Amino acid sequence: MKEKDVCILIPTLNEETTIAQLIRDFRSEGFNNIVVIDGHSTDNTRELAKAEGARVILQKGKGKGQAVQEAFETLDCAYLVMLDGDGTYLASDVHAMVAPLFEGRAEHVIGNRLSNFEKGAFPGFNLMGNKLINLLFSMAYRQNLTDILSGYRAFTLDVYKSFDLKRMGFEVESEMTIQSIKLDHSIEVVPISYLSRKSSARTKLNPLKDGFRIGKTIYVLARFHNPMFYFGIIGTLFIVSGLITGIYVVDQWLKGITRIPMTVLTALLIMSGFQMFVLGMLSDLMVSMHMETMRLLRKRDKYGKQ
Ligand SMILES: Nc1nc2c(ncn2[C@@H]2O[C@H](COP(=O)(O)OP(=O)(O)OP(=O)(O)O)[C@@H](O)[C@H]2O)c(=O)[nH]1
Ligand SMILES: [Mg+2]
Repeated sequence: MKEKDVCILIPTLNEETTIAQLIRDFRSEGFNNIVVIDGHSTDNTRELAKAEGARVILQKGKGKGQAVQEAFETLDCAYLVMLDGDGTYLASDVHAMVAPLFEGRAEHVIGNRLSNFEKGAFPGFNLMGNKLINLLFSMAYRQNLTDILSGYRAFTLDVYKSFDLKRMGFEVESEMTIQSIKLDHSIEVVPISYLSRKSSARTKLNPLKDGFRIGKTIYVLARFHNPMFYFGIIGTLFIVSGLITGIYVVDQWLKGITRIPMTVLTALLIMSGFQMFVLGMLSDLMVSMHMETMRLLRKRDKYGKQ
């Protein structure tokens, strides 16, 4: 029975409407090692979770990211499944989540919500925002993982212990996915269901603010993985600005007016833009060499010195 080797980790902040039922659901699926890491809820979340027999940890810092990192450092289960406590994920999907780990096919499993979600599960522009972030991610990291913002995850011990999450809030899912790609973990995506939030439970996610933060995290961290993408975007912005001022300069010149400062600015913008591409190419080379070295070191650690 491998189920007893699995910890179910649920980060919570004021989830009293859903937490008790969620814990009961996991028990009836045969998973009894349930850990709730709570962000100082002001409702009855902690009491309800304790009453259902879960281990409750009060997080030391703030935000979902900090809570999850703290739990990863504290726990020692062979397998860890993580999911939100807001009742939007189903306990019955846990079997599909852990199967790739048990069968040794993967070390990090992502539950894909996009293939089967309830109407209203992605309110407003959330679905569009989600798809846009996934597109940005696949361009930056050259891997299409379908639903990188999914909160339903499963990991082996080695994988969750290797995470060093620095971002405190809702960037946690993107950050752990990026670290897994960097560390060459085998990732598998499995389809799961996604339900809408109960009307009595309030979201803590601010689609605009958090969406922007997540996008920024993906872009900024791409500097260390795909520098051509990072510098290429800056370079393109420079060149496009240079072309705009250039069109203006030519237009004025055709009318018999010479705009010297604007001409200098145009040349500078276009030259700086091309320089960004050169920087991107050089950094790409450095990153590939570094990755190759790291891969060799990991191989040596795994199979011993040869
Ligand atoms: N420990 C802890 N948990 C948090 C914190 N903020 C949010 N959570 C929990 O993290 C999970 C995800 O938060 P949600 O508000 O559902 O965010 P989301 O799922 O991205 O957004 P929705 O699509 O609106 O559900 C929930 O179980 C929250 O209770 C926090 O600061 N600390
Ligand atoms: Mg949620």
